[in-house]
Amino acid sequence: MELCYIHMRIGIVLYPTFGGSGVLATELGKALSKIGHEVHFISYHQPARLDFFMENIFFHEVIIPQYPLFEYAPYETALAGKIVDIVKSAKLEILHVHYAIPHASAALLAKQILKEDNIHIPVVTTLHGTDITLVGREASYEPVVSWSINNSDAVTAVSHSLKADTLEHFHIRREIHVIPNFIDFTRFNKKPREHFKKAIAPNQEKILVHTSNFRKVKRVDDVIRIFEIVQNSISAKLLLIGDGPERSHIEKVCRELNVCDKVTFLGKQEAIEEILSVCDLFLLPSERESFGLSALEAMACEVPVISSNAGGLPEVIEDGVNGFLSNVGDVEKMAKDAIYILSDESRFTHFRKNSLMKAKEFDLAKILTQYVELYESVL
Ligand code: GMT
Repeated sequence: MELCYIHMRIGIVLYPTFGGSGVLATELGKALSKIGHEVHFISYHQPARLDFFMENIFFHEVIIPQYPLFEYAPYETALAGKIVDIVKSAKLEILHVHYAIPHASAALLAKQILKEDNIHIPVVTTLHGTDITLVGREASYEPVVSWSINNSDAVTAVSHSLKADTLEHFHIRREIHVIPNFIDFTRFNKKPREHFKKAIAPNQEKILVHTSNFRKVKRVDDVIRIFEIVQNSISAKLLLIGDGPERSHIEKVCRELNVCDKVTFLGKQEAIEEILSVCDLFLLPSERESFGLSALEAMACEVPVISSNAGGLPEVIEDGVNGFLSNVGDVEKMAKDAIYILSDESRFTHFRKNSLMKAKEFDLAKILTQYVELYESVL
C-alpha cells in the first residue's frame, strides 16, 4: 500500500471478540500500523483477529478489579482509567472507539479527566449496529448514547442505513459520517483448496455457509430452514461457523428437520478465508444487520449471498447481481433464490464474479484513506 500520511499515535478501544465491530476495529488498527502509524489496542482481552504483532502495534488489557460489594464490576470506570493511563504514557494523539456502549462514554470521561492535566485528545466514535438498533435504544442506555454521540469529536456509521437509524432514534445535533466497512484482499481471496473441498463434499455437493455469533438477531434457525428446502432439490452441505447463545436451539432445529448429517458446526474459526474459499453460497437471513461484514468477507472469496433486506444489507448485496435480498423470515423465497443461483453453472459463475466485483467497492485501500482523513480533520 503506497500511502503516506502524518505519523499518528492512535488508541483503538474495541470488543475483542469475533463479532464484526471487533474484527473491523482490529483490521483497521493493523492496516494503520502497516502505513506507519503507532496503534494501541485497548480492551479486556487480546482481540481475536490480532494474530500478529509489529513494532508499532501494542495491546493494553483492561483489568477490572473485583470487590465483594460489586454485583457488577464497573468496567466503564476501569476502561476510562486505563485510557487515561495509556494516553499519558504512550502520548496518544487520538482515540478511536468502536461500538458506542460503553466505549464512547468511557473515552469521553477519560477526555474530561485528561483536560485537568491540560491534555487534549479528540475522540472518534464508530457506530456499528446493535449499539444503535437494539441495545442502545433501551431507555436506560439511550441518554448516554445520545450524549456520547453529540460530544465525540467525530462520529462515523458503517452504513447509510445505520446513520438514518441513529438520527431517527437518538437526539442527535451533529454530523455523522458514513464510512463503510472494508475488506483486505491480501487476506480475503479465493484460494485453491480442492483437497479441503473434496473432504467436505466428496460427491460434489454444493457447500452453503453461515457465520455469526449465533444470537437471536441472526435468525440462524432460518439458515437451517433454507438449507432444508435447498437440499431437497440440490445435493448440498451446510457449514456453520461461530458459536453463541442460540447454538442448542439450532441443533434442535437440525434434528427436527432431519438434516443433521448434512450440517457441520465448525465453532469459532480464525482462518475464515480458508473455509470461505471452498464455499458456494453464503446465507445471512438476519433480523437486523447494519452492514454485514461477514457477507463482504464471503463476497471477497467469490461467494454470492442470500440475505434478508434488513438495515444496511442492500448497500452490500445487489439484488439479482451478487445474490438476492428478501423480507426477513421469507425462507421460501430465500431457498428459491439459492436454488436459482446454484442450479445453473454459468449463472453461478456469473454471480461469483459479480460478488468479487461488488466486494472491490469496499477495498481496504479506499476506505482506510477516509478514516485517516477524518483523524487528520479532528487533530
Ligand atoms: O452483531 C452484533 O451483535 C454487533 C456488532 C458486532 O460487534 O459484531 O455487529 C455489527 O457491526 C458489524 C461491523 O460493523 C456489522 O457488519 C454488523 O452488521 C453489525 N451487526 C448488526 O447490526 C446486528
